[in-house]
Amino acid sequence: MASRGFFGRFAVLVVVLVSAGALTGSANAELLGGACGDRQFSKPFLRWLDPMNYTLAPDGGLESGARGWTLKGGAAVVTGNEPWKVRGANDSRSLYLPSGSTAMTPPICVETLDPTVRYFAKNRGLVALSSLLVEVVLLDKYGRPVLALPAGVHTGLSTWHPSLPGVALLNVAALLNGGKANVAFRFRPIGLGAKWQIDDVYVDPLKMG
Ligand SMILES: [Ca+2]
Repeated sequence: MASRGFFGRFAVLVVVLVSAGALTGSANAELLGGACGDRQFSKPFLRWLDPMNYTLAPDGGLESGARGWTLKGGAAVVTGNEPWKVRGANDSRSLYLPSGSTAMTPPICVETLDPTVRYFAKNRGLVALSSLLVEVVLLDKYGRPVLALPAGVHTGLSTWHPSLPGVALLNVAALLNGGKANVAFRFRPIGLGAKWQIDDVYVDPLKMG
């Protein structure tokens, strides 16, 4: 089921690329339009055998000090980037998430019932006792949270690594507004002694066929 969805999605993506005439552009970054408007897409996880196109969450690299993010409970931008620097060679910052903290991205427009989030993470704390819950938060037209749904639980390593793709399943009704919805992704350490760091938060917001 999962692999069918994956390749079905890939096929849809190829159609979108061709229709946009984007195959003649750079192999590293593509500008794609849609109900959500134009966005820059790239394949930041290609070296981990993930060929999907992602767009960076607003300040997803944390290089602007988590501009537009909502940070609570000690979440803070710190020095230190994920070592592959997939967003930019000069990047130098990431987001620290201790136990009791939460961090929510700015609004992101999506065109699919199952937007995917993927990022880099490490947990310098008690790895066996703490995990990282990722939720997708559906926002109303005023940007207020309507409901939160799980998009994955990360039980990570103490060294930097890419997360697995986190998939959230939105209700169909969420996309009735012109086939798009505004969501945010929220990161919340669960358990004791967490010292998470995350960086380069990417989203696959494209509509499936
Ligand atoms: Ca960064």
